[in-house]
Amino acid sequence: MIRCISCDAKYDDDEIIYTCKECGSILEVIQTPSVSKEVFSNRKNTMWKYKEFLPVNSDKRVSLEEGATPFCKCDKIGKELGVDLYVKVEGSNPTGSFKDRGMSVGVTKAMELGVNMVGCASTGNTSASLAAYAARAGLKCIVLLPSGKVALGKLAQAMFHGAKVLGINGNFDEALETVTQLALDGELYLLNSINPYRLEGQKTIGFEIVDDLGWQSPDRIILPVGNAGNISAIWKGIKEFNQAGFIDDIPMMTGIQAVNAAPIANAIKQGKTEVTPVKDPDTIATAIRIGAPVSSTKAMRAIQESNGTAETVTDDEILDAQKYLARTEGIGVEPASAASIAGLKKLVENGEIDKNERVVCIVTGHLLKDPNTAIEACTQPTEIDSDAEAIKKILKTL
Ligand code: AN7
Repeated sequence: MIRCISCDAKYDDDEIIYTCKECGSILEVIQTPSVSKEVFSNRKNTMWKYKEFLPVNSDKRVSLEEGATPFCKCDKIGKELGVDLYVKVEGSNPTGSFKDRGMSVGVTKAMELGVNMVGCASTGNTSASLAAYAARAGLKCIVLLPSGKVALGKLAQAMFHGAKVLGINGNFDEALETVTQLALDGELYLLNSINPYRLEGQKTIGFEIVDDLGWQSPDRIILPVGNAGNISAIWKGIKEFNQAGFIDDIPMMTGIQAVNAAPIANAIKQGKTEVTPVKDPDTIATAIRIGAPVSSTKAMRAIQESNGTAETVTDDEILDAQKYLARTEGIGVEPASAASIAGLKKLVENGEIDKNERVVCIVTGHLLKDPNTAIEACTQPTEIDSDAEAIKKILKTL
């Protein structure tokens, strides 16, 4: 069943609907699985091992075996910051971001509904993922991207998997408005995170964190926030495992935004309950260059109900954290993902995170998504003859 998060209106599973007909608010999927956690342990390790919690027919799933991503204990950074740190590496999903979890469920739902055209607006990763899953399902796919503001790897993926790619003169928020209009006009099935089935897939990040920790909740989960779907999804997953009795505690949900694209963090910092959109959002972390997050109501609830918080970070802090994670722990992530590490550092320095907290930082996309930013952040290779003696001289300087 689909339910409005504001007025509780209910809708059937086979209705194509994105916002409440009564009040215009966003929707969520509800189901009440009754299963013991022991059933998960003997299954193949993908996100579909939690299939009882996924509201589609798993026998007919459109899947690239997403999920079951690395959960790396990061003792070097953890020690430096005085926390017990784990990093959940979502760049290890099939197309290199967490979006694959959402698309697997979302495109499976599209097949159940019998649509033939899917679409989205995207800062990049959503389009890369949708293009791949649409290809696997044999669906037509159109993606609207803010022209010139999508990282190269993501653009390559969307085009190569065969989506029709449109570069929009405008930002992500404008592209989303247009593609939503196309969906409401019945032209395509919308697979942005306003589609509640997307979030059903992404809530498995929360499931896996709990499972990875031996059926315990961490003290805190920190992640980058753009359109605010993922923080909402993970919180939903955590609550479902809590309600199922699999965990007693819950983590403080902590969202990080780029300082010039921070409507949610601004609201939290100012103690407001309403989120005011940011007009011209900007950041080097193009994935989270979003001013009017569609799931802001869900995200605000996640932060408030979990006693969490939100913080802003500058582009320089993002780039420093990206390099720090890559060079200290060997984990390569795209700039938006590094916001979680930059946010952790800032919250520790501000004294908002207690010493010895068990913290999980979610890094949402792979380093190779944005090769240009990575290359620009480095000294370029030294040109030299293939001569051992000459190279020995360089080795001495290292
Ligand atoms: C790497 O692809 O919105 O808060 O259109 O690609 O759930 O939006 C991407 C978002 C974080 C923010 N990290 O997640 C898109 C898009 C990465 C991302 C986010 C995105 P949400």
